[in-house]
Amino acid sequence: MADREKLYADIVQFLKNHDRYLITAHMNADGDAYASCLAIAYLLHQWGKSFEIILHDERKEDKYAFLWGWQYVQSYRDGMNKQFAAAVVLDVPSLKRIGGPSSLLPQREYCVKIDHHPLEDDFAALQLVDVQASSTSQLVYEVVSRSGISWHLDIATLLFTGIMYDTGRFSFSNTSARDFEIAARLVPFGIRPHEIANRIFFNNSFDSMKVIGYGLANMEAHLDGKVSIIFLPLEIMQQNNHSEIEELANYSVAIKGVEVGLFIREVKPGYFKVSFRSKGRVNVNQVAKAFGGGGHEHAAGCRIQTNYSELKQRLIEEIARQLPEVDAR
Ligand SMILES: [Mn+2]
Repeated sequence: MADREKLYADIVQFLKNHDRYLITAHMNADGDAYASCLAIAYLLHQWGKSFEIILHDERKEDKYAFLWGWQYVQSYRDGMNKQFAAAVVLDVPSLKRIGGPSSLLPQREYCVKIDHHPLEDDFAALQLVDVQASSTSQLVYEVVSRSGISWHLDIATLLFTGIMYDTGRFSFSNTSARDFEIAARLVPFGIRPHEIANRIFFNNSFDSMKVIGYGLANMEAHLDGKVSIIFLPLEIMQQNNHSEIEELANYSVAIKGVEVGLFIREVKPGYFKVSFRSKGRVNVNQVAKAFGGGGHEHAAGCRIQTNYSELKQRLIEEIARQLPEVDAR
């Protein structure tokens, strides 16, 4: 893959060529978004480059505070007016999903995109986009390992965390041999996988666990048990909308016979956020697209303004349209 090697080299060169970098990722940053941003920041820091990490989200997720460079993560504020010479955009396919920080991007030729979502907006001249990659952190590993910097526990922890997060602890359908190879190279720098897993997966607040319990207790089965729906109404979301409850998306499909799981929450009156999870036979990216969203084949999402019963009906109809194909296989 000579082309790929050239791309890695071009990205390393891009990171050396400029200064005053903006680093950003998708809104509602997750483990992979944070880790890949911080890993690029680590690289730039090693080379004495200045950078700012600006994410759309108002609130940072403290469970990632053990990661190197956490103090550099800033939240976007309306009207922010900063000039950057270059930008590295991670783990996000569209300007819309970047949110506020997209207004801070320099011209296309000064932007690099590293991502594993299906390509959407063309805002970066240099693009390392691979939908086969488990995570953006995996792609950032490929760049870092060709950068010439020496390995250290801090950077190893960042990349391991991002890969562990996006592969669901090396268990989702996106997990590949490459993830295990990379993990095997990173662990010897002193990583303790169980400690990272504890910090990012098993560190929930008591309140969040109660909300997860509410969601599970009120779960519904549809289409002969092939679709399950977990719904959190507004009054529950107002008590606790911590990202820990996002785990409900994964539980929605963790049921025998379920092909597609939906996790729906009402975030504002009449305004819903939907997460789709697939066992692998239904492409939920296509389902989410029908509602103006997107993501990956096995995990996607959308936001929609409507009423709940209509939303539920439309979602079930759209999935039913794709299910006969599954039955035929
Ligand atoms: Mn990702």
